[in-house]
Amino acid sequence: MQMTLRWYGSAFDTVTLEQIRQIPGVTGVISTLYDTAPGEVWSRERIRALKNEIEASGLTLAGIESVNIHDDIKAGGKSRDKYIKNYIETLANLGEEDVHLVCYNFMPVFDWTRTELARIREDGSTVLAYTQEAVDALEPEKMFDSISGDMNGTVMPGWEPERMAGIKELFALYKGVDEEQLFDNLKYFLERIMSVCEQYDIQMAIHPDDPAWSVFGLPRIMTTKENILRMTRMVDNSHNGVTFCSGSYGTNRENDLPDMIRSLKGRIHFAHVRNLKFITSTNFEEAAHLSSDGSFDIYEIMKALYDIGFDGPIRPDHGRMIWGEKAMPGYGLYDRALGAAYLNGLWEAIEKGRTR
Ligand code: CS2
Ligand code: MN
Repeated sequence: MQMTLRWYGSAFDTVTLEQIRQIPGVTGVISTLYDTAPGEVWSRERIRALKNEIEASGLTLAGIESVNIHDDIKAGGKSRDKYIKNYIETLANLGEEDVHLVCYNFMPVFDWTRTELARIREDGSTVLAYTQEAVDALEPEKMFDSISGDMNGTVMPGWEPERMAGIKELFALYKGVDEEQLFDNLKYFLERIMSVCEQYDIQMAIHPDDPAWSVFGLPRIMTTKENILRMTRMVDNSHNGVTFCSGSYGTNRENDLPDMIRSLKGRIHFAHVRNLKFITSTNFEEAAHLSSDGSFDIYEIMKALYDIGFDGPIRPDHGRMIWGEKAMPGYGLYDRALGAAYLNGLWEAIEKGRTR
């Protein structure tokens, strides 16, 4: 595996490449062209500039998170073929620039959903948190307003103000789209992009829905072992793979994370590892990566990844906000650096335990 950190680009991130370069064992970043809208074609020039900047700091561009999918593709709208054509062009441009991993998600309207961005924990750190009752009490259109005050002046992925301004229309677009239809739309999309993925050896890695159940009545499909296996089989090509995100699949307490990882051998192209602390079965807050700080056994998760021979990029996912840092919620430097060091330590111990 290659240990990486997510980096939003110098115009958007509070963390610098120089800082990331000093985290022991982190050799690459996962980045994006954060100012492109879903559906836009990414030019080779911009991809190359991003790559050059990262490589100049001594790191590699290990993959893209995300090339976002236009809502017309997810909802099966009138213009989906046009947007799929653009997506294919973006993939070809990435391939030409020697980028071979693309993370994306297929969540209608919202990316991940949290009801608090700065819940204060006992030790004074702050974390993102989710309370089902708070979601149930909220009009979806108010979701953005309710959390935007805690974004520390950053733009959060999937919560771009321009998209949120058109939220009523977005909801209307998904009228009549149920889980089956969403699966069909995903299949339609994947079938059309597989040949360009094969041509350039690009691994597509779908990110799970977060939380892993329907919110605001919108359908969600990347939620359980059964559904991921269905998605890998419906387009049975190794380039059609997944991002295994423990914090997202783990929101559903019925998901057995190490078992899911083992069932996806050969199809996990990217891994996000983070921990959650459950208050009730549907209310949770994020925790430090260390197993004992939350509800997951991170050692077992790393061991399952090791056992299936996982060799793609991995990254700590959301971290706590600690030591007075002001950054995009979940994406500060300090706690993610601690997370990377911890995950590297687990990996080293697992590896040495096996080979001695
Ligand atoms: C993140 C997501 O919340 C998370 O787990 O990894 O924001 C993720 O980047 C997107 O859903 C991928 O498209
Ligand atoms: Mn994730």
